[in-house]
Amino acid sequence: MRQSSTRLGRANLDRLPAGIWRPAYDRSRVTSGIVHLGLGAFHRAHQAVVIDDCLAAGSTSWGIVGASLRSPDTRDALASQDHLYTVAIRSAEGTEHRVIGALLDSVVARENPAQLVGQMADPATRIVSLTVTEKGYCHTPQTGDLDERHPDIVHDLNDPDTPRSAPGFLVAALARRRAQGLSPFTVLCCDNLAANGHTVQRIVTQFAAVRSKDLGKWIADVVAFPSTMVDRIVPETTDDDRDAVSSALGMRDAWPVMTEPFTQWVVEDRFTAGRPDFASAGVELVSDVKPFELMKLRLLNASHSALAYLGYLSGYETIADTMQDAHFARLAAQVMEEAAVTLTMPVGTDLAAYRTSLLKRFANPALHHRTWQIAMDGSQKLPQRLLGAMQDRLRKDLPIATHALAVAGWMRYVTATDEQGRAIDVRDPLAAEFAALAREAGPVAERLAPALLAVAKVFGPFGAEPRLREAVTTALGRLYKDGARRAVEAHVTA
Ligand code: CS2
Repeated sequence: MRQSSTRLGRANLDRLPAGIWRPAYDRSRVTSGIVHLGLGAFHRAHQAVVIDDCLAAGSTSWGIVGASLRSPDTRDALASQDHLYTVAIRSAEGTEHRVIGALLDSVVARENPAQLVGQMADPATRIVSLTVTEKGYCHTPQTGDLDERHPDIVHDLNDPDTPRSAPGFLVAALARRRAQGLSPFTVLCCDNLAANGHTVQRIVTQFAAVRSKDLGKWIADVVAFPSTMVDRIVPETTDDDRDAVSSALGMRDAWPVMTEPFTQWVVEDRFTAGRPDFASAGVELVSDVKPFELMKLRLLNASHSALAYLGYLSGYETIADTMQDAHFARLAAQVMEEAAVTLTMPVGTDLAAYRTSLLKRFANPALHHRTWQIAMDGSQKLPQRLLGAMQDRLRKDLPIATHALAVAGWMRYVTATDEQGRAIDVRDPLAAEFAALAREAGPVAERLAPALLAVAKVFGPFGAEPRLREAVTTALGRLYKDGARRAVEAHVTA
């Protein structure tokens, strides 16, 4: 495909073909009110699109300055296109392209931590939002506590003014604002953690309290950490995606983001320093997000992880491929069935419709969402996606066989060797520990399952529950004996 040498940018917006959506506001009049930590594809396809709508509706003091914690790649791609980029919304019906203007500038924290702290401490910054992934909070997912031995936390406690970690940046900037007599910003976590606002408040307060009891107390007393439920499927952008979008635009976009039509953001309405007119952009403002968060984690993310591990092991590259196999579609539905009874939803929530819509979204043939991508960081994801529902079910004496098969799929996956004996590139902060346990146990369910269940950072005391051990060992035994594909088939047709 011949690519145009013109680059997407402010000066070229008028030259975009008709049919490409573009900022419906005068971008030169927008000022920044939000600093966002974690400038990845998810933020750019989710919150930034909402902010783009808010800007168009008149909330013009809420532009975004985005920060990547480590990698310069996003900044390098976007800086030379005035931070404009395309969101490609894909479904079986086709692709819609929308150029987003909400991102005004970007910084790379590792290159200049003081600059980022300064930006966060600037009085104009009234919200600091985050998508740093589960592991970016440097906590133990099982307990929700700050991991004080995490190397970045050790670094940041020694050198608080030039931090590396998300909690380190939040505390450095909040401390600066307090010292200057400024009011704090609202901390808006947009990651898939259970009770995400609450959890981040606890981590940040614990970090601050190590620095000074007073600072910890001030943060606990005056900083707002609303919880949120964020939902939009955003696969990693590939080079083919870049080429396809650039060709639709007739100019080069170095880093567009790919997503689905569906998007949802439920936010607890507790902002101490103001907020954009979220309602104008379809955000659901509620007083308690918890039921929605649990619904999403236990229905969407749990079945996503089940499909990712078992699908990968069965040789499926993407979630859509996996869903083409009717047994796996059934598996996803069964995970949801098991989880649904653990949820208590506000009156009027149609859980059955939600489940049906999830199956349809997973099957979207236009999204190339790799099972390998979702399989990442299982140690950080399992507790809130799968283990909580299992605990709730066991409390009611209900069976947990489908969830156990998903957990066994994860166990089989983290051995780092697939069913054909090829290496699996396991990405997880605890990958080395899991691989060592797998080597020691050998391919024997009765040895590997208990060894992994004893990893307290993931399973905590729940790992010692005999019914959990039995169900997971049985499922892992089937995976070893029959392979994932046949084990899933046997499970759903039983
Ligand atoms: C996925 C999520 O990668 C993963 O673990 O399950 O990123 C999922 O696509 C989003 O939470 C959907 O909102």
